[in-house]
Amino acid sequence: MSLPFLEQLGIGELSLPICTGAVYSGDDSDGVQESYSPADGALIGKIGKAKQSDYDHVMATAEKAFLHWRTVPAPKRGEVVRQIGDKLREIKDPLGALVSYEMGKSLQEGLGEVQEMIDICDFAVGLSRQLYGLTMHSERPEHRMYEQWHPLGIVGIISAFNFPVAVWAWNTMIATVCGDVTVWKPSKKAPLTAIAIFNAIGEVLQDNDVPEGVMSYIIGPGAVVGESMINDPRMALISATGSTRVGIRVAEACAKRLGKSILELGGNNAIIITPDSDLKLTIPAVVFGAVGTAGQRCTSTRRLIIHDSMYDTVKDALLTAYKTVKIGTPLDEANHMGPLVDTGAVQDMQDAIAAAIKEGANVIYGGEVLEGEGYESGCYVAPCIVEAKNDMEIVQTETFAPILYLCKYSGAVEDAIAQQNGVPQGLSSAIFTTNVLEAEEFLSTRGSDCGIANVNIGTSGAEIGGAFGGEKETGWGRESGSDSWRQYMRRQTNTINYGKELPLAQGIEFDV
Ligand code: UN1
Repeated sequence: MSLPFLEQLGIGELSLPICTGAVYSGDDSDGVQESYSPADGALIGKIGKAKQSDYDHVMATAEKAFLHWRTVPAPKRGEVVRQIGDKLREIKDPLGALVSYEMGKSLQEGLGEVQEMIDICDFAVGLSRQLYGLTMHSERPEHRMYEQWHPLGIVGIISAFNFPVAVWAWNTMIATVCGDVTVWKPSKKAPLTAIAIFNAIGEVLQDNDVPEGVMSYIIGPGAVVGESMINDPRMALISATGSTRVGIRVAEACAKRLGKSILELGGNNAIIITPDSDLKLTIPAVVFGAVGTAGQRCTSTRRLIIHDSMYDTVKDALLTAYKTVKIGTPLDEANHMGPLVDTGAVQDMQDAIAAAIKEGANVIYGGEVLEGEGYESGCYVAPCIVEAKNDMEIVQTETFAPILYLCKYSGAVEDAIAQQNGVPQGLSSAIFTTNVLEAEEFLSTRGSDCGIANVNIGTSGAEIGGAFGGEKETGWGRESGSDSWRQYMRRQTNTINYGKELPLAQGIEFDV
């Protein structure tokens, strides 16, 4: 297959493991990391592996850059982000294609992911003039109190393969307008997308005299790069996306040095289908949520909690809908679902299905590894529907694959909410109902315990304007929109005395 997008993005056979903005360095003397496409199994490119000395260089450059970047007015920082957004618009098609080809999501979703980057750039540009603090009324006469937000420092970004570029942009664009500098460790399963971005934005950084080190990536073994990042006291904030297992490791390392972290970890997202749900909306939302990105979004729909009066109707409608899901190369726009990211993910899916059967669950659709023409990479699977119970161990576990568990509830919506909340994870959730009382109950303090709770839309595909993140084993902190920016800055409370006396707070007298 000829791949013009690689050339358009400047991706050659061998890329360098670090870039500090517009300057690339490092080499392949410690070996290379290879990137294969799950679409066709082809080797796309190689990257030299970063060494400890490369990490030290990136951090020294970042530290120096921060001293300058923090003094640049926020709207000027926003202007750089605006130009990066324009550059991303220019490369949307090839970058979307590379995302699809390197990690396997459908081209539609690859393009959508780049759009998410563009959107967060726009958001960050506006934000650069809105980093507001509050003013307070002092209890003391002739005193003024206010708070201001200062840049935090170096932000380390550890991203996952499933959103290889958007999650970097959520963090980096916000951090950049906040006056921070960022060091990115991209997923080892999708490193070329990171290189493609830097190839495109280097010019913007240079044209605007942005110092080297304001944005960097570093590609190397987790034991060198990842471990150095999470243990480094110079990292003011680590924003990590990945499994709960990895998140706990990050949390421990950051906590040990009292460093801040944002953790976006596993989800086990459910849709509640009540007797009052409109199936015209519900069924497509479920199918997109469950098979989109081949079930590899943190927000993928993994469980349905269906009222028993609706169960057979929903099941039949899903079986019909699943038959229309086109599976094949993600680069063909006609396909809804591409491959899983690698054969390890295929094995995990097979293991999960076997575990479900062992627990007494009933596979009613798909699940098999696809073979034959177009499926030679061994990464294509048929999406799977399983009749199960919410308290089965496998249903309580996040499997990063297109497996959808159907569970039933019989009483009022409270019973469904109890099942929805009855898992260790807490990222995204949804209810389909036209009954306003059920909808409000689901959103109430007694309702969903997740960071995201939707009515009549699915669990995945959140917009960038909201804060993104979850509760319980999903981790903590929020990325992207709303006031998530505050985590990327340090808050300072200032009290100013413009009088001639020195009154103490709380009415304390202290005459010396
Ligand atoms: C993720 O899976 O890590 O809400 C992020 C969504 C996307 C982001 C998912 N906007 O599905």
